[in-house]
Amino acid sequence: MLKKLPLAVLALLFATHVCAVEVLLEKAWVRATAPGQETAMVDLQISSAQAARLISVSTPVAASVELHRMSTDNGVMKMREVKQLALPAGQVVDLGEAGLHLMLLGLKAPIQLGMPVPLTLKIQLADKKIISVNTSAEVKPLVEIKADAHQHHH
Ligand SMILES: [Cu+2]
Repeated sequence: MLKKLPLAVLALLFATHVCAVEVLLEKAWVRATAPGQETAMVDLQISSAQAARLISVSTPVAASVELHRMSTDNGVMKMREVKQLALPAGQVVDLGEAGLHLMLLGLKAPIQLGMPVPLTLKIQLADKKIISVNTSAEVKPLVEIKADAHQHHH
C-alpha cells in the first residue's frame, strides 16, 4: 500500500499542473477613473489550450462585470452585452482587437494608479467543467502625460 502512495501524489500534482496552464490571462489593463465615474473598461488577452467559453467575470472593486461588444450603428457608437464568449483552442483572444471589453459596473471607489484590480474569470471547458482563473489588471493613468510636459523654458 505504501509503495503506491508516491505515484498517487505524482498523479495529483500533474493534474493540478495541467489545470493551472489550461487558460492563460495576459495584459489586463484598465484606465484610472475620475471621482464619481461608475464604470470602467478592461481589456485583456485570453488563451485557452482547449476549446472553452468565458461565462462570467467578477471583481471585488465593482458590483458587477459584463462583457461588452462595441459596434457602430448609423455612426453612433454602441455597446451591447455579450453573454458568452467562445475561446477557440490554442488561440489568443484579444478583447480590445475583437471590439470587446469587460465593463466594470458600479465601481465601489475610483480606480487609482497602483491599486490592485483583481479579476476572476469563470471559464467552461469542453468537458463542461467550470474553472476559475485569476488575474489583476494594470491601472494606466486617466490622462496620458507627455514625456516633455515638465520641461522648463527660460
Ligand atoms: Cu462597455
